[in-house]
Amino acid sequence: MPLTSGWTLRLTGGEVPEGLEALRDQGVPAQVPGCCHGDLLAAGVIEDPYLGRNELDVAWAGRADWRYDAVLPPVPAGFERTDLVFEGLDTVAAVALDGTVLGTTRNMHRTYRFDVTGRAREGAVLSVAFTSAYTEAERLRDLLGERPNAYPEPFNFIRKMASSFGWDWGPTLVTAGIWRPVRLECWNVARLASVRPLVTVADGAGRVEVRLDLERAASGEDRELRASVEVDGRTSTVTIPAGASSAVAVLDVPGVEVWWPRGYGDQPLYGCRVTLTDAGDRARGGDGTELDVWERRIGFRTVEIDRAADGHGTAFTFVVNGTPVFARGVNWIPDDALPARVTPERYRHRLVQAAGAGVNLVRVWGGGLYEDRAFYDTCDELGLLAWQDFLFACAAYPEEQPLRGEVEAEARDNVVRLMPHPSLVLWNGNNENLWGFRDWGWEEELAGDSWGEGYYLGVLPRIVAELDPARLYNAGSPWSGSWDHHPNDPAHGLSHFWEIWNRRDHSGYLDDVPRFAAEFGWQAPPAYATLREALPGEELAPASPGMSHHQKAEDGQGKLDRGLAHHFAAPATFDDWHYLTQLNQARAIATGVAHWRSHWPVCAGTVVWQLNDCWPVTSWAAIDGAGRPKPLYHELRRLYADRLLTLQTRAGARVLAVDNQSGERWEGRARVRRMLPDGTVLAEETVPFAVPSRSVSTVPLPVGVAEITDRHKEFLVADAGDLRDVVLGGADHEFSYPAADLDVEVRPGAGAAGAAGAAGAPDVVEVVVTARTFVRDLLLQADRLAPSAAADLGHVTLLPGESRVITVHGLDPAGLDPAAVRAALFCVNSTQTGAQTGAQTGAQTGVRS
Ligand code: BMA
Repeated sequence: MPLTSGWTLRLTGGEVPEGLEALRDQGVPAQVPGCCHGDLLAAGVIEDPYLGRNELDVAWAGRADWRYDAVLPPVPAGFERTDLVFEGLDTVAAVALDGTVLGTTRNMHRTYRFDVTGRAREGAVLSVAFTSAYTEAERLRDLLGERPNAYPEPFNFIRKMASSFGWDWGPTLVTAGIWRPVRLECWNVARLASVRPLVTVADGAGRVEVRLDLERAASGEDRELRASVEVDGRTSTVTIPAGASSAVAVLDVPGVEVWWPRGYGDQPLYGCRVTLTDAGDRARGGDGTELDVWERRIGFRTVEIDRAADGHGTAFTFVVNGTPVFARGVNWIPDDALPARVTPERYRHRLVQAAGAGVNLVRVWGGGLYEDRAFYDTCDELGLLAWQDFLFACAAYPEEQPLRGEVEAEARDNVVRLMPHPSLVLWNGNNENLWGFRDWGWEEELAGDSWGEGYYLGVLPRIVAELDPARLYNAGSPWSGSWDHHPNDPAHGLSHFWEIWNRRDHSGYLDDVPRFAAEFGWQAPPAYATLREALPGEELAPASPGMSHHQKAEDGQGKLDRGLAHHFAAPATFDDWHYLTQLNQARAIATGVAHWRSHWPVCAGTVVWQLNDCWPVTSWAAIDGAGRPKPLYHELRRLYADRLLTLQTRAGARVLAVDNQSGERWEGRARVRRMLPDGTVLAEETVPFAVPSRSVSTVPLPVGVAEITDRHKEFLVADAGDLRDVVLGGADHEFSYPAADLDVEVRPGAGAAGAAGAAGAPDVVEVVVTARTFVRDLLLQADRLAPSAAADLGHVTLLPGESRVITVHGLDPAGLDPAAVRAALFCVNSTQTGAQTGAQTGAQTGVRS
């Protein structure tokens, strides 16, 4: 019985801004699941912390104490046991029923169950009193001693989502609340306390070994029980003798279809039903009743990681059902800084977006959450390999009590909760802590204090081996496999590339061939419409107050600008800055991914930092905090497609990298040209290629076509089918871009109401752009036309005479101003010194509809 209604939130401790004293007695209606910030916002007590600089004004709420109260509705009668179950309490809470404390909690990541038999009755007051997470974290910090931390907040002293204390992409919103469902569970005799399916497959023969733990009520103590497991119409039953509290039921399922990551095959899922019944021994009062049922979907697949030492170092290659997989990955952060707000629909939407970009692996990063079931269910369905970090990030974590016990309990809870999912392929110990110990001065600072190594190399692998032995564990990201090598050595295991963004140009990615690039990223601001919504009334400038507030990285603005300066003349306007920084982000990731992919199978994965955002912010995300794809998102669709064609360098010479991660052989011809911006072809070659499935060919190019002799004028373009790569001989600011000369035609899209004979879908517009010159990285920022509008295309480079149709959804063609469409089109040409800008872009614009 869910307890969702009738909750009130009251302030019980801490400072409150003037005029809000009523929060102490009267309170506000509370949503459960939810959080105090959500309730304050809904009640109009606070302004939206995601807008402007409001985040600063609500800081008091994170330091306050809060209580949730609800009066219980009628409670089902006639049960031997009634439990009060919280799937998530954020974080430090005392739970009381009619004033009697049932228990206390201090871990957001655990489930709590209280026996309230006889006490839970209609009209009883259920209260959950939260103490500020700061109070508890600071108390433990005082008790256990400071520990190194990449951020100035005490998140490493409390088991709460680390990034809620602020991150280099996230606001500081230390919320509190009943953040996951709470319910009353009524039962008799016995219940399934935990169900752990170990799912294996060999030669098409599936096996489900279900390990059960039981809880018995008094009347169940001496009963014989039965547990049966049913998959695909087959059943196996095990008898559980009186008094026993665990059992194992094994079911063989012959002829199963295996589950594959997307792009490698289908994702067949099998219903798995575990039923607990009374064995029916009448002498002992049994009657064969069904007591409890557990149902999930499982999948059959094998996953290994090839971690063999070889001539290049130490591999890190996922091998699924015997097939080595190049991981086209993204890092996932909490999708909302107030995570109770993320609905199953939103999880699905975001992951569908990831899949739409060609992603096949999502890493749930350790400063966030063990996500909701909806997340992993969706990964199961979409064939997204899920890698779950244990929740430790960028800090030294004390291993003393009470934290040690919390870590262990939380790991047990979540391993059991998530292990049924076939998409889950890896448990990973932490984010960057092994690296931090070695490189960030922690070792000296700690002077022997505990810092988490015992978790990553001891507690956690032991728990995974005990509870989920069919799954892989890795101690951390980055990690080279042992202390024998530097934890972030690209030649060994997982590595993170942050030097490049922090201090260098993105060409720095070309210096290494890592075995697996688990993090690398480049910042860019969110979509224009997202900025407009988040910073109402602000005159936007790269360092205007709101822009600066929504930039959380250390010297983020400086890094963006220095990153630009390697390639582009300083932008003259905010709009140019916005366009160029987004372009530089896409180019940076393209540089890394295309290079690393071309080195498959030595490099076996790229996990871009980061897929999503948790609020509107300038960050490394491909999809911004309002859910709008940045141009990087579209670039990922190219980079993560099965087929990728790029110009790369081998031993100082240009080669054509023909990268085929599809299941079929790819044969064809590429056309490679050395050209001038006016369309003159200086040299041309047709390059035949034949690339077996899931492999890469690097085809040498004749010097005549591949070697640029004048970096101010010449460029290379390689085409095969609709795939293209374009490279200049130097930086964009050195190139003599002609003024962009473009025809732009705007017409109702297919299916739009205005289109001949079509009905419905009034919101599709087609923008046909035709280049009269070389037009570099043309982009339509459709959200400038209407906040709901989204183009189906990112940057596209056109040669003279070429056209592209850009389809825009969410835009009403009626009354659309063609000049506005032109103003929403950007290209490199018009941003660089020497180019005649603006006016020329639209000079030949013809708008026909
Ligand atoms: C890595 C990540 C995150 C961080 C990102 C960008 O350290 O693990 O902690 O947000 O870099 O700086």
